[in-house]
Parts: sequence; structure tokens; C-alpha cells
Amino acid sequence: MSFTLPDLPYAYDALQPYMSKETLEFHHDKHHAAYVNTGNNLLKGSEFEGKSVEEVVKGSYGKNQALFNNAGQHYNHIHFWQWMKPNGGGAIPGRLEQKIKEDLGGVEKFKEDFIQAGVSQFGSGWCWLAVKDGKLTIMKTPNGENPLVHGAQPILGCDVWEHSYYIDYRNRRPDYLKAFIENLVNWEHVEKMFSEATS
Ligand code: MN3
Repeated sequence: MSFTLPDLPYAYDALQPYMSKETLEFHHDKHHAAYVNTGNNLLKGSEFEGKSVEEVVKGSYGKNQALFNNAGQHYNHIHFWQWMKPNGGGAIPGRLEQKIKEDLGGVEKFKEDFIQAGVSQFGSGWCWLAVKDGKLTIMKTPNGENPLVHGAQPILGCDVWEHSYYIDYRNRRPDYLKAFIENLVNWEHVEKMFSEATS
């Protein structure tokens, strides 16, 4: 199986004013497409040909850095598009909200810590809400890395590479992260990944 660039699950202008049409055009059509194309070139003839995206990410980590970078970013972006929706944010589904209260000290504390993880990721990378050993945890990773290679299952992630926010927010990464968590998150997709990770 080779990598395929998925269509955005909404129109390019559907996330305005929090994420612009221009940002999504560059981010999806140029950046994500490049990870897919480069990843496919690196997959050819490798031991990972025919494997799922998750298997390529886990298998190439620490072994084939160039392939890992592109496979990791492909996995991350497949979900990043689905972790957002028009009129996102708002109430967190009940079972997940309960778990956030139990493991992360409440919804407001979770939001603060998630934003702080993104703000404090030095340089390019991601911040995450993940399930590890049955518990929710907040993580941050550099570049294309994700919780899969640290024994955890991501259920929400925010891209803090400058290409994700510089057109709309310039250097104001904290404002971008706040808009993401308050106005863009598709909690139904987070809940779905949470259920799969804990079933
Ligand atoms: Mn990106």
C-alpha cells in the first residue's frame, strides 16, 4: 500500500476566520502532498512497502529517518484534518470529559496544559492528547514524531509547525492554539479515537 493524500473533509474556506482558505490550500495541497509524494518515493523497494501507515511510522522510527519523517507527518496530517471542523470546539462528549477530569485535573486545566505544550515545543512539532497505559496524558513531540513511537495512542493533536499558522497568526502561536482548542476541535473524532484506544 502506498500513501494517498486524502481530500479535506470540508471546504477550504470552511474553517474561517480561525484558519484561512490560503493556509489550508498551502498546508494540505503543498505540505501534506509533499509528505505523501516523498514518502512514496522512499517506500519503494524498502522493507515497509505494503505496510499500513501506522506500521511504517512505528517500524521506521530510529531505523530510516527520512522515511519516518514523511510517514509520521502523513499520519499526523490525516488526523489533523479530521480533528478540526467548522463550528468546532464547544462541549466535550461525556465519557471523554469525565476521563479528562479524572486524569488531567479538569477541562480548563487540560486546555491550559495542551496550549502550554504547544507553546513550549521549541521549533517545529506537535502537541498531543494521548492515551498511555489506560490514562490520558498531554505530550509534545518535535518534527514529525508522534505518540505512536512512545507507546501511546494519540487522540488529538495540533500542528505547531509555522506553516500551520504563520499566514493567519504570524508569530502568535498561543493565539492559534487557543483558537484551535476553543473553535476548531472536532470532538466527535477525538471521542471516536478515544473509544478505539480504550476498548
Ligand atoms: Mn503541517
